[in-house]
Amino acid sequence: MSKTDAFETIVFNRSDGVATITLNRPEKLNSFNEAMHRDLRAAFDLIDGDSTIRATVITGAGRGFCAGQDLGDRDVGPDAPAPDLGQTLDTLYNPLIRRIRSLPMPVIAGINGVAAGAGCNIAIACDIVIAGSSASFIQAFCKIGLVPDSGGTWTLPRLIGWQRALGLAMLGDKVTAEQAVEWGMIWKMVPDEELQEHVGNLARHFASQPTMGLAQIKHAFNQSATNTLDQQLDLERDLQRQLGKSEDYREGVRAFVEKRKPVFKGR
Ligand code: LHQ
Repeated sequence: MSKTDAFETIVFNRSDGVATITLNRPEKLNSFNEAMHRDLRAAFDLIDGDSTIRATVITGAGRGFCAGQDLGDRDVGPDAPAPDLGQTLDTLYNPLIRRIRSLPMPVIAGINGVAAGAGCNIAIACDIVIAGSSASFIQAFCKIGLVPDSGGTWTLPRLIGWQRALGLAMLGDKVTAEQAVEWGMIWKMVPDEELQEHVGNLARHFASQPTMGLAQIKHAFNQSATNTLDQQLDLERDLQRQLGKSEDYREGVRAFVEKRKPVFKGR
């Protein structure tokens, strides 16, 4: 069964256990205004409330994935009061990044074109990033006097190393999809015309897998960023103890022994 909810700035579809969020302001390269933050929040609420959803995709309509904050959304005239961008991050971008990182299922980013500013860092906050061959990634913040936000100063050096991350953050150079794969910034590049099919297949695969286990893999990796090895060993013990009691663990082992394909229920 497929169900599509049309919001003002995104298209939200649910089918085959997969939720797909398509950023949909193509004439502005899907840059973020407040309505788009509101619509995304509503979409994530629907995902949270729908136990049949076991994988999420975020992609963009048109020729861009997302060009970050809509720069036309704020009055920066000489007489306008200085905006509080900290509040924008506190109320809009940071909750979005936290939501993606803590969603208890794989989140795939399907990068269909340029991902700039916060758009780039929202992309790399997702669990698996797949880009079309013409996609690109730009830490555009330095060009307007800002720092990479949406977790970029945390995620980028962890993905590609200090020097490359700092270079990109300070220069704002465009990274091609090919370079992004080479540097380990993203998982894979596929031909543009195959992107949505590839992403859909992967999402449907994830939706048939042990969802709790996948969610806890994600949690363990999140925690490993700040844990010591000892803390991480304890965490792995606790997660394994919990997952060992799941239906999917039993099913996985039983299917292996019986030489058949497992049927996982995400429990
Ligand atoms: C846009 C945008 C855009 C509006 C393209 N806004 N219209 C958080 C907290 C609060 C505030 C500050 O920011 C943040 C986080 C951030 O994300 S800061 C970084 C914001 N993003 C940028 O600085 C990127 C700005 N865009 C670009 O540099 C270029 O558009 C890129 C490199 C993304 C694409 O270049 P092109 O392929 O040459 O396309 P284009 O520049 O011609 O853009 C196409 C249209 O989209 C154009 O409109 P028009 O009416 O002239 O056709 C642009 O004005 C519009 N657009 N990005 N962020």
